Amino acid sequence: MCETDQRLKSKIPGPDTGIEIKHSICDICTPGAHCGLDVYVKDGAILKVEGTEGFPGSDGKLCTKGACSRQYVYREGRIKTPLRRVGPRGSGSFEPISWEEAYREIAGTLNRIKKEDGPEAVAWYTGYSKWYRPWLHRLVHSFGSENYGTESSSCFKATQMAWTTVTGRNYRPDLRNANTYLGWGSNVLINWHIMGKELNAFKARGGKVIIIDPRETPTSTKLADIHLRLRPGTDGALALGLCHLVIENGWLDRDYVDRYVYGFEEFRAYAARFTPEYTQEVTGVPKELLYAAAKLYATNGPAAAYSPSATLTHHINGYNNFRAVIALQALCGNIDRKGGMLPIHTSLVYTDCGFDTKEHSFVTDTAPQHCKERIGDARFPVWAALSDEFQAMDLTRQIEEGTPYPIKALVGFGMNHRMFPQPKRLLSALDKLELVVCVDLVMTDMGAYADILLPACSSLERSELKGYPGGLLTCTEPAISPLYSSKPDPQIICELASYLDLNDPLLKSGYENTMRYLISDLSVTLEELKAAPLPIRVKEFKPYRPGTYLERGFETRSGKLELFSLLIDALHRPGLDPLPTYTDSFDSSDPVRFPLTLITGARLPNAIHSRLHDVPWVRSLRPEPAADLNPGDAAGLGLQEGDGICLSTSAGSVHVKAHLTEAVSPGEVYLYHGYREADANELIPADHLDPYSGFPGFRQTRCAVTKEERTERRQ
Ligand SMILES: Nc1nc2c(c(=O)[nH]1)N[C@H]1C(S)=C(S)[C@@H](COP(=O)(O)OP(=O)(O)OC[C@H]3O[C@@H](n4cnc5c(=O)[nH]c(N)nc54)[C@H](O)[C@@H]3O)O[C@H]1N2
Ligand SMILES: Nc1nc2c(c(=O)[nH]1)N[C@H]1C(S)=C(S)[C@@H](COP(=O)(O)OP(=O)(O)OC[C@H]3O[C@@H](n4cnc5c(=O)[nH]c(N)nc54)[C@H](O)[C@@H]3O)O[C@H]1N2
Ligand code: SF4
Ligand SMILES: [Mo]
Repeated sequence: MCETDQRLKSKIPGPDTGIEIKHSICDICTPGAHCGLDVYVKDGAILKVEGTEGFPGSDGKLCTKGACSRQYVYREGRIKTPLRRVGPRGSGSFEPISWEEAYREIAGTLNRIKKEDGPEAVAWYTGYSKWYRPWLHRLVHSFGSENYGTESSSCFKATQMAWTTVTGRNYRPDLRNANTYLGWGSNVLINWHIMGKELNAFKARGGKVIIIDPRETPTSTKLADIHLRLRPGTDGALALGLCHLVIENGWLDRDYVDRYVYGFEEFRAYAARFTPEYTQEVTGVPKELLYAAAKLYATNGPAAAYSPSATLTHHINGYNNFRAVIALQALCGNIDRKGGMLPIHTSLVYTDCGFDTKEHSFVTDTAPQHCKERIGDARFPVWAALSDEFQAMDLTRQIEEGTPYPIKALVGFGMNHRMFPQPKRLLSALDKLELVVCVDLVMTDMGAYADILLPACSSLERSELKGYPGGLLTCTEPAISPLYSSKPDPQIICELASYLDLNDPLLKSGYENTMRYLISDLSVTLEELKAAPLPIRVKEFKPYRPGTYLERGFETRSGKLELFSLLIDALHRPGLDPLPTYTDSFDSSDPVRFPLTLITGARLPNAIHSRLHDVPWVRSLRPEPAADLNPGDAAGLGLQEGDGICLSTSAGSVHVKAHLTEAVSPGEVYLYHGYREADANELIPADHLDPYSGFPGFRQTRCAVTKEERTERRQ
């Protein structure tokens, strides 16, 4: 916190002011963060928010987005009551109805569809919000189906799949004990301020930083010792080139490879194609820099690496590129090693807290024994083998074509069609459904297509069980009552279970009771958690002992780190390679007509998907959607800063402003996603998907830029 902020920070308000400070959390981004909030409340209304000092990870800090929490809660467009559609789908004409009517109508239709077409005919989906997922997943199981899907169909799952293929589970960097940090497509100073803080400390104590990113970013300019500016999507070639250098120069950990790695010889032979010259040709990274990076990474260990959920995997060769990056870490003996990578054992909602809850049994206890294949399973067999969700990128197709079976209803919690490539296609497909239900905080364009809309409340209006690394657990209390007639999602889920009359007494016993169940193996009670101002350390906390998997074997078919995947080999699917082979990632459109590369989604400090585009403070930091272009390219196109441009691909076009910056390499164009008036995803071909993970090519589509006649933005 800067000095000015320190001065401005209020003293604890006296009792005569009527102001109370309530402890809550921000859940605008991923559960790994969820920063502590001090919420100043008077007469049931939020006056302001500040970060909570001493809170795990965030320790009093908030990012730009969390600092706007008050506006996020009180924003326009909050859904006030359950609504029933009265006009045509998409018209936005609704009438208010009671919760009771809404539940009865939803349950009646869903149970009828289940009887006539089977439970799989209902698709259940949740967007980026992750906190209520165990409840939703259990509800879907109790309903009798596996057709549960999430936004992780284009985030997180592909990285998890790649890690699981090689090691049997997911891994995280042990930065505190590392000597070198490999940030592969990671801009943590902007995207994850908590890790950014750790990385600053790491650098200050002499740690070496390698950043692999096509752009210059705050992270690369402030922290990198070596920055490799590769061409987008060529990460696999780069990783294989680095592996080749490590092997050729004898920098690999030979003993580790002999003992713990499976498929080394096949991998070595394949990687040998990626000579420095060839790797330079493919990636654009000078071979001297390749050499320096390989040497630093391999010889200044232990080395921790971080590659986020989105960067590498938003390419149609993303899963294999990610596996190649893991292979580099295996060759240098950094997996399951102190200061390298440590395994993740999830305690609660994707977070590794170092203790067990009953989340796994909560989710799986009611799973059906026999059901039809999930959406996307047939099209993406590696996904089918490694994921416990449906692949939502196949949802539109299955609704349109009705194969392998028709989908009749969709229930979406925090569902945003703008996350899908060619989102209008999904909206059109919804016309085929008998029932669309949306649960959201605000009326969205997706919500306008729903038959029934239900109002959810924000993290400041609810109680939430929340764990943090280091054995920490809390249960937040609502800072204010739920606004209007909104409810916490798990409460909606538990109540829906009752109206559906499911054979699930636990879910039907209500939200509070299910929270108690989740922690019933721990020595702490819900009351104790609620009473404590900060998360408390539970007695059952057991830190992981690095090297445990090296001793007892990895959870793969061979028990080793698989550079050659026995799982993929056993699938016998043409086109799916057990080795992390490299292919080009571009869509098939004409490079003469579309000469530039479009990268959509590189994060902005003031945005998170579609969620904050309507929140005034954050919006004011970049009021209009703009595409980032290199000034050299702009000059060639006759463009100046702020000019209106038409950005087009084989899938569609949008109209935005041009923002010129040297941070972007020539030939590349960056556009953030989720804007109503310029939806980046209309530019992404919906069928250009990674054959392993099913992920879209959000970050490598051929595009063209032309100057608009009029410079004002078109609607
Ligand atoms: N072009 C492009 N597209 C991308 C990406 C990209 O990089 N480029 N990134 C992808 C990635 S990594 C992700 S994670 C996805 C994110 O995609 P989405 O999950 O679709 O993201 P949001 O726009 O945040 O939409 C979430 C919705 O949830 C609602 N919501 C928020 N909190 C709650 C809650 O507590 N309960 C309920 N019921 N609703 C809530 C919000 O109001 C919003 O309407 O986008 C993906 N799409
Ligand atoms: N402020 C903010 N923070 C966020 C989010 C947000 O929307 N806003 N979203 C959250 C979510 S859901 C996610 S999944 C994470 C995503 O986290 P990240 O993936 O870290 O997010 P990005 O900024 O999209 O990508 C990181 C860097 O990758 C670079 N990059 C783009 N294409 C390539 C490529 O082909 N190869 C390589 N090596 N680098 C490439 C970009 O230039 C960028 O600087 O961020 C989370 N944090
Ligand atoms: S949006 Fe910012 S303040 Fe909120 S949880 Fe994420 S990192 Fe923390
Ligand atoms: Mo994400």
